[in-house]
Amino acid sequence: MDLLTDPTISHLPVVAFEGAKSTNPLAFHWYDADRVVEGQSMREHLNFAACYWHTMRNALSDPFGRGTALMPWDDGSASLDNAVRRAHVFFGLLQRLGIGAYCFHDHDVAPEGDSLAASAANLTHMTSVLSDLQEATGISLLWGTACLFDHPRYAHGAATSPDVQVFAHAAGQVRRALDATIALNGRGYVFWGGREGYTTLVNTDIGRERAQYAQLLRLAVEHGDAHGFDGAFYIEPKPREPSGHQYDFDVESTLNFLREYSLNDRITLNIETNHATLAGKSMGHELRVAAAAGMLGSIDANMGDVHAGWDTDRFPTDLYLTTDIMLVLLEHGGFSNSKGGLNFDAKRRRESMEPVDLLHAHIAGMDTFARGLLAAAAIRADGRLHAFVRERYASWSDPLGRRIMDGAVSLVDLEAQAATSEPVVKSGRQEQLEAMLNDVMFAAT
Ligand code: XUL
Ligand code: CO
Repeated sequence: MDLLTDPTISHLPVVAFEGAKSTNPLAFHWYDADRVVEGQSMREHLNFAACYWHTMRNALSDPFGRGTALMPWDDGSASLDNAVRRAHVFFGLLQRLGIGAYCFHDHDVAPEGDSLAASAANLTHMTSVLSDLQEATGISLLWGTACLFDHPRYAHGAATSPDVQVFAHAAGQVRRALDATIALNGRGYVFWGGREGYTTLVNTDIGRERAQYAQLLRLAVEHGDAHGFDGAFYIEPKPREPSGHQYDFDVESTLNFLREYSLNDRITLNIETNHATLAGKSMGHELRVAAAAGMLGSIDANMGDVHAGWDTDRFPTDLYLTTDIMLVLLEHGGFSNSKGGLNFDAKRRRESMEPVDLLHAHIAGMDTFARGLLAAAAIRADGRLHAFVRERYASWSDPLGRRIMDGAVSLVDLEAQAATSEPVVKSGRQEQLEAMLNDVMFAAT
């Protein structure tokens, strides 16, 4: 591996797989990229990506205190030189971790200029820098996006702003971010609502705002088609924060929105664990609803804190969570469009401020997903869970079940049928199944 060597990270090691008995914290204990599980390597199953915004641009501030992150490569300026150095460090970190892809926001990789044109020129410059880095390392772009929530002009929303000039700015920014994504062979482009929602209903026309949002999405799809984009478009559901309510609230409401505006054949979902938590849903619920609709596009892999009402974006270290995610993916045969990946949209805790913590955090997430993959594969190989679920619905394969689903019987027919027999209600065996899953999971990993 030809490591990118910014002197400020040259002391950080290449992270290798050492196995479960290793006590080296800077080694993988479970993620063995070439290990084959259900006919595919771990690398292929997991398709890891790192995000630019948290990894390189998050100083780890919170509402009560300034940033703590030590970033010796970053001089704090908004210069292009600084942006280029950061990009080199980012790719150097990804190389050390063996992470094959990344995601970015336009303004995180390229400084905002004084005008749309100046910002666009900076992004063009950084696109060629990123392109060179991709070429040198083999690391690819999972998806790009535009930051439509930071600038004060987007205070009332971007596509959903009451001011049409703001919509025009957002559209211009999306155009440039999409062009950058296309130039970098991105496998996807994400829309994240952010401020596409409202803070108060007193001054808000919901019907109009949702239609405006759909129109920006339509324009992006048209632009992508006209400029050779063969990646996937995604919406990333999140119920709130920063706005009081976002129109892409959760998977079900986002599917409804896409269907209402006939965008569901062009845009699928990028589903984030912490956003599911904020919507009062489990990640397993959100993924299964999307998978059932053929809309499981990609995943922002992190986790929240059920005791906190905000987006904590922790690195995913919960084995039950990653096992469930990987179970859905194995059962669904991967992502619906085979373009998605597991993007660590995750940040270190404010207390984990040293550069080496960037390695520890990603290692933790990667090992936890590798164990989740092994555990999910073991649950499938064991077969008892699936046999139970199959048996639970078996009566629907009887002639009566088939005729109901074929629309061949009426309520009157069914009442006559019901008069001939009383159902024997059986146990759902939840506790037995949960204990059995514990046995299988922990024996496997
Ligand atoms: C915001 C969020 C974003 C999106 C990209 O909550 O998750 O990082 O993933 O804009
Ligand atoms: Co996200």
